[in-house]
Amino acid sequence: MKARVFSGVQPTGQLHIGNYLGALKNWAEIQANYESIFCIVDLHAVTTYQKPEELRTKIRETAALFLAAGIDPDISSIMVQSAVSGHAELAWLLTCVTPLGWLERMTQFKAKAAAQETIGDGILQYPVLMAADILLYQASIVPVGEDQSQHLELTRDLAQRFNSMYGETFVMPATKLPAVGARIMGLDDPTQKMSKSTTGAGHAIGLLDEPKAIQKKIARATTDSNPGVDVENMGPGIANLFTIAQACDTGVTKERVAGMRYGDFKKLVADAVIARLEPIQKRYREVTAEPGYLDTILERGRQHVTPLAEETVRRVKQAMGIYTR
Ligand code: ATP
Ligand code: LTN
Repeated sequence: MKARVFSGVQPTGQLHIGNYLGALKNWAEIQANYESIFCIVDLHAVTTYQKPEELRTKIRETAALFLAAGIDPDISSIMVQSAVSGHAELAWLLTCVTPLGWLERMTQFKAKAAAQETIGDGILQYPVLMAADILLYQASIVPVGEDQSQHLELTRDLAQRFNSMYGETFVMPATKLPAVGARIMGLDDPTQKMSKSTTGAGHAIGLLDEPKAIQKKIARATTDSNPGVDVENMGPGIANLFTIAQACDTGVTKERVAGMRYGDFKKLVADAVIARLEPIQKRYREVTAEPGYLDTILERGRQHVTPLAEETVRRVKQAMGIYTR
């Protein structure tokens, strides 16, 4: 039997090249070797307020981008989290074995709590729901960007804790980061992670951005004021652009960019990004033009994974002594 892979993206904001290079690209590359489940995590999205109409649209847009990025629905399942009730159900059961201190220590929680006056309980519970997503399918590999590493550690800690309290139940999931592009930084501020929830025209490159917009954003990206690329000592802005170009096109090497003037270097980076995104944008237009196609794919995904989820929930309930029919 093939090992199982699980990963997810929140249907919020504009998916950007950080999401692609950190996660989706890796998913497409490894899917043939595993039994893969790729999930649109709408229950995570509502931990912060989402306009209902927008959320409905974003769920479909995210599914279309999974397909556009090369997820093959004939070998992988694409599904929406809320369509399988086991996610929420297992999250509650795991909540009951989670020490509060573990959640309060999460850097994402601390950052979000610091940024808001009142903080929803969903933000605190976020990593438990994420652990439930993964453990529900007994996934052994979770391909994500580097920002999710701490949540994955918590997932393993929770699995271990549950297993020692109630007996061997969960498979221990490993984090799989991409070799290049695990943490793409903002173009406007290369000390901050590129993020969907950060606004500002020059921050992120959207997967559906037009070539002209991509050129403009990269041309304006923050760098130091050196005259050319010093490959042995790149500042954070140049290093980020180099990583982006390298992750888009393996032909971009240090030797090739050494000494390049920043204007020429930025053009090379923009060309690499535009060439990488072109087939994705074309495929996006195709999959969204076909009426009913996305619904068929999401329904197929739901049907495929539901029995797997039900089996885990049944085993967990049984282990805990909860009523099962
Ligand atoms: P938000 O700002 O709403 O948290 P996000 O941009 O972090 O959004 P998510 O939906 O949280 O996006 O992440 C989806 C996937 O993309 C995850 O695997 C995450 O690790 C990865 N990812 C997100 N941002 C980056 C980035 N800047 N570099 C590499 N990978 C990233
Ligand atoms: N928290 C993740 C999204 C996510 C996820 C998951 C990723 C929710 N459930 C399970 C991997 C496995 C994020 O990227 N912000």
